[in-house]
Amino acid sequence: MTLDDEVLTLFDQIVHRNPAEIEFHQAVLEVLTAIRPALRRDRSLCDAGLLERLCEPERQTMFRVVWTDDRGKAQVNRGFRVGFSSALGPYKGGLRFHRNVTLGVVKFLAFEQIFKNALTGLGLGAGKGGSDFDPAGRSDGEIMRFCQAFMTELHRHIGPCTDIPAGDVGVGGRELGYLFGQYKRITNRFDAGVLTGKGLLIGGSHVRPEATGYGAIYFLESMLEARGEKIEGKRAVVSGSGNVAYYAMEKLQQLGATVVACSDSGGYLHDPAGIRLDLLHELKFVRRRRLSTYVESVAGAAFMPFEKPWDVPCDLVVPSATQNELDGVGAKSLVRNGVVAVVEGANMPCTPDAVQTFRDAGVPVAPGKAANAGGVATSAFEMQQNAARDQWQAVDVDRRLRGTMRTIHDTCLATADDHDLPGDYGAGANIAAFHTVAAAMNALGLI
Ligand code: NDP
Ligand code: 2IT
Repeated sequence: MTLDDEVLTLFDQIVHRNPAEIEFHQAVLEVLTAIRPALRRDRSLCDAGLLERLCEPERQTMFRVVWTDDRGKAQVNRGFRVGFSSALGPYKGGLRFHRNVTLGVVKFLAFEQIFKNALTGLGLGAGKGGSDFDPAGRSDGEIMRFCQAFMTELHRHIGPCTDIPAGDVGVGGRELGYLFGQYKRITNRFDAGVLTGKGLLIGGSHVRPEATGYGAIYFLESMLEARGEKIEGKRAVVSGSGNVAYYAMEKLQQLGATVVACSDSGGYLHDPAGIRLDLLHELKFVRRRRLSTYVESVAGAAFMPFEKPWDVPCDLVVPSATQNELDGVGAKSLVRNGVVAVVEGANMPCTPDAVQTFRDAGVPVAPGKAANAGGVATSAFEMQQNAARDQWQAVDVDRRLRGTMRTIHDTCLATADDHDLPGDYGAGANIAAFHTVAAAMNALGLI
């Protein structure tokens, strides 16, 4: 059997075994396709069922979450935690609370996390979890009761050397505080290392809230530098307006770019003068209002309901909301308008069609598993601080974050070069990460 046949047969088996999990299929196919040059060079990487083992989660947990809403009505949701790989360390990855969360979504995210975490070089296995709980419009009390009910089951499956959850869509500092509070209550232990992304008073790290967005822009800085360009003076479009998007916008502005658009699930905001981040912060994080309310305070800004921001002319685009938000049509529009670099702040925001469109146009794309690794890397720094009962200064965390992103960037580029795919960050990221995980799996024997 040729290598391509072997890979396709494996992919068919995975689709058959995991029916209807389309995001998971997409993530697996992307990796299996990208690592072919490495497999071609060393066929022994397919031995001992390594690829089959890599694509099968070590453990998957699903559970019922029952909580009471403000009217006293019992609500039932589904909770998930997938431990995909512990070859490099304990399972590590976020929790997502969103109405679209299914087992397939959690598996795609946990699978991506294997490669992302390997790229950090910080000894992290990979997991992901969450719930189909929809936080939109829920009161603070409802959020707290949901988090407590969720942790009442989850606590059995996690621990500082076993599995360390963090935030993701719908889960930020507030939710992690409630989750940690319940873990502490049930276990009778202030075991800070069991969760990352905590507030500063309860064992959190400086710069963890900023880390994913800042890290993505540090990656972009290196990308542009490699092409003799810089961020200063460029126009940027960032999708989303949550944790990752907000801090990506902040770093872009600090480095001299103008961010002209961002979005939420209701549409996009266009402010040609540059998004006012102080106002955005107040609206989104303090008052928890919709993005559309921004235009009530800024003349010259417009909100486009139900639209995505890909028709707004820009040099840089940082999709930072959700998977498959940027398709081939959006990519063509961005290319037509002269985009010079794409950085995935979110996990898998570009469809395969979009990636191909950028590739054909010679526009470099930084894949999420490399570009957004600053979040989980800083989670690893939080774990280091927790283990030492220490708290580092913000400048020190930021310096480590920046250094980590530069190393990941250089690794991707060098690995792509080494496989005769210069500038192909996707190939570089997948191949470099795959080599690391494969070596650890082989060292551990059949696991
Ligand atoms: P947040 O919940 O803070 O923000 C999510 C943003 O994306 C909101 O603006 C939200 O709009 C929008 N959004 C979410 N789902 C959809 C959807 N289905 N369609 C359209 N818009 C949507 O999440 P984060 O910023 O933390 O996460 C964003 C992305 O970054 C995700 O892909 C996540 O996996 C990834 N990521 C996050 C990391 C972290 O540390 N938080 C680390 C690495 C990656 P609305 O409010 O209207 O729902
Ligand atoms: O997708 C991700 O990398 C995250 N949501 C952060 C994971 C973490 O453990 O910090």
